[in-house]
Amino acid sequence: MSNDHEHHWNYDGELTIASSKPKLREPSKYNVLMLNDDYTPMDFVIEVLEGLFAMKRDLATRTMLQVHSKGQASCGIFSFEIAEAKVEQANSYAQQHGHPLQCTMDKERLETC
Ligand code: TYC
Repeated sequence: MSNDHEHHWNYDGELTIASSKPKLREPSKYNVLMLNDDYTPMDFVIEVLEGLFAMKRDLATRTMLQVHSKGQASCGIFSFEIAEAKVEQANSYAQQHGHPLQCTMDKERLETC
């Protein structure tokens, strides 16, 4: 049976075929957030934003300063799998270098259709 039609038997015993809404949805997107802490050096944060989130030096610096002053900032919006991989790579890279820097992911709630 095809995906975009619903089949019904009506009261005369005849088969009717009605179109229905497609049931496929766009995959959700996830925001990767970087969190502030008191110990990670600013240069290290900029390096992560450049290396893992492909930011130019100027944007990486402004994003780092936003995290520093506001507590967190977005590093980008990705599919679930990519967001998960970015968070894991950022957190393990920071840990390997002995810094408490943490990223986390948050489901995007903006587009609700
Ligand atoms: N607050 C840190 C400091 O003063 C810098 C910092 C910025 C740490 C951004 C984490 O995500 C971060 N050295």
